[in-house]
Parts: sequence; C-alpha cells; structure tokens
Amino acid sequence: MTIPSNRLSYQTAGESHGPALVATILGVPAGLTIDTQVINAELARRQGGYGRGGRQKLETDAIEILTGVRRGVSIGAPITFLVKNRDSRLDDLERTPAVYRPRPGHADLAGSIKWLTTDCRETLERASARETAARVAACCVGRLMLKEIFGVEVFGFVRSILDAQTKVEVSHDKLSELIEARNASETYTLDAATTKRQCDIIRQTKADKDTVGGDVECHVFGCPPGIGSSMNWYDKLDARIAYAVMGIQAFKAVQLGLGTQCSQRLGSQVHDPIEYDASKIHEPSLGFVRSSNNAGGTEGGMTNGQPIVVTGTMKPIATLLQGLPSVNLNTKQAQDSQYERSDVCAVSAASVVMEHVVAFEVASAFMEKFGGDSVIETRANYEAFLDVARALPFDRTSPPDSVIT
Ligand code: EPS
Repeated sequence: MTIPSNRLSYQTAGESHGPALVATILGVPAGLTIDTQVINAELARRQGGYGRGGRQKLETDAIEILTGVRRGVSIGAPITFLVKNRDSRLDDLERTPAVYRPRPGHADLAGSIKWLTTDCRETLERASARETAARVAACCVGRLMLKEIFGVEVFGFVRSILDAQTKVEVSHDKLSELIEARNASETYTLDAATTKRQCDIIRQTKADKDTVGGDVECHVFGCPPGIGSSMNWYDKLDARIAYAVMGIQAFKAVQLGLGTQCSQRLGSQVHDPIEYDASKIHEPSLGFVRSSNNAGGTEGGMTNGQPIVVTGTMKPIATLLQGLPSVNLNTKQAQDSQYERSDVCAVSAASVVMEHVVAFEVASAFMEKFGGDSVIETRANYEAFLDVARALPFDRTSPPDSVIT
C-alpha cells in the first residue's frame, strides 16, 4: 500500500548491534522547530530507569538529523534521524555469538522458523527493544507537533511494577508537579514510597536471576471532541492507540479508561454523565464537562474532550539469567534458554516509549482533521474549527456570518 507523503507516519530500521538505528517520518508540516535537545532528553530518559542492563552504560543515544530539516526547522520533506549504536558488532563472529537455544517469551523460536535458520540472532537483532530508541525519536516529532500546533500535552509514567502500585491521581492542573515527581523517581513512578518498593522488588528479582514487568499509564491533555472518527474501524482513535501500544516490545495488554473493569459494572456505573458549563467553553471540552472519565477520553473512536487515559501492560523481559526450559534448535534436545545480556526490568523505559507512540497516534489523527502543508496553515485550520464548534447550534447549510471564517 502506498502511503501519501502528507500523511503523518514513520518507519524505523536497524539492528540492535548494527551500526545505527534510523527513523523516517513523513507528513510533518513545514515550519516546525525540531528541537534536538528535547528529543535527546527523551532518548536519555528511555535509557534510564532502575533495573536496566549493561548496554545502557555503553550507549549515549542521540539523534543525527539527515534529511528534512533546515536550520533546525522542518521544510515539509521526509525527516530522517540516525541514532548510532556504540555497541556495534553484528558482523563480528567472535563478539556476536550465535544463539541456538530460544528464550521462551522472545521472538527467537517463531522468527528462526519463519526465516529458516537455527541462529536466533537473525531474529533477535531486530526484535530487540533497542529499536525503541529510533521509535521514541520519531514519535517525539509527533509530540512536538501536538504541543506547538495544538497545545496538547502528553504524560507517561509507571503505575506499577509487580504489586507495587502508586495511588497518585493524575490531572492536568497538577501536570508540572507530576512531571517533577516522575523525574525524581528512579522507576518513573509518582511517589517516593512506591519508588522504594519498586526498586526493592527489582533488586530482589535480580538476586533471584529473574525478571519483572508492570503497568504504564499515559494521559493526553488538551484534545477537543471529534479527533479520530467512527466511520470505519481503522479510523477509530482508541483502536489506533491500542495498535500502537501493542506494537511495543513485550506489551501484552492495552486499556482505555476503565478498560477491563467495564465488565464488572452496570452501565450507570460506567458511562460518564454529560453537563454543560458555559464558563468552560474555551477549555478542551468546549464546555461539555463530565464528572468522571471512565471512558478514558474516547467515545465512538473519537476524543470526547476529556483527557485520553491509556494503560499498557508489559510482561517480564524474556531473557532470564537463570534460563528457562527450551530446546537446542540444532540438536532438538532439551536445554535451558541461552542468556544474553539484558534488563531485569524495563518498565520505566517502556513508559517513555508508550508516551511517545500514543503522542504520535494522536498527532496523526489531529493532522487528518486539520492538516496543512505548514504549521501556520494547520494552526489556522484548527482555530477555525474551534470557533465554529463553539458557535453551535447553527444551520450547517447556511451558517451565521460570525462563524464563516
Ligand atoms: C535495549 C538494548 C538491548 C537490551 C534490551 C533493550 O541491548 P543488548 O541486547 O545489547 O544488551 O538490553 O533488549 C531487550 C529487552 C530484548 O528483549 O532484546 C535498549 O536499548 O532498550
């Protein structure tokens, strides 16, 4: 399928121990400041978090811009970034040993059979979560667009690791405090007591030669109603967010709002009552306020003016120091899975990845509705829509002069 060049989309390429990872982003309007410092700060956050493996001590991820940007500003052309791998040794037979014993939970077994090899390295190099460095860099451009053009902010954090869960509630008015709390936490959660419990769990897990997963949460603030569409399944914003989140390595579940808890409640306890408050007409809700947000900000596959709230569940990393029962692909004899240097827990890093992939999906849905070739044109389209939406009700076949922009 051909993808039109003005549709916001991206692709990554590169192996975990190849020379570099690359990302190409299409559909970025002209006039967007591509702030390298912001992107590199997110890459540094992705490398961090308590429980990461030795690889992060070798790398200092940073983008090199190859195309689509002139003097720090997008020119409307495809943008390409490169992130160099310092630990680059893919063609070196001695330093890149073959892996013949697939790790249960990793792509090793399925990929080896699919690509007809018994060396799992052929699969694991691309399946590795190292790829998310390129993904965060690409999606950060979507995030910059959301902030710069539409005033939308995205916040991701770790809700829980195993059973250590923060109970802190998230709201837009507390965003700067929340960012500060998350950035002060070694596990990217929201309070010191939970951080300590999560670090204790990770430390014990490491001592036990095991791995541990958790839940990450992402909130998107500032979307008006009507982003996404209910016209076809693939237009629905909640479906697109779920697709993007399930595409992150090691994610096994995605929920919006109440998620799976919906099945435990009656309709009257699930659906968020609608009220109108004219004093809030200039807020994202356009005045249509809700006393709860069980829907997680989408109804009918469209934003409803409430914050989008997404939870993603990451399984424990598949590479265990103790190994797991497996089979040697060459001998077909039982043998424990092979250990490769890895993380004990990468849930903190995954919260950075999730924040960015969600931002990118929301940005692409905004661009479908308001997109122009430049930032100026796109912003004008957006403001014109907000003006007419606030002026409802009127006859769509002959709107009043005041709403013709
Ligand atoms: C990762 C780099 C990898 C792994 C990890 C994520 O580096 P290496 O394989 O050289 O140690 O630490 O990859 C996986 C979790 C995986 O399953 O492959 C990174 O940069 O995020």
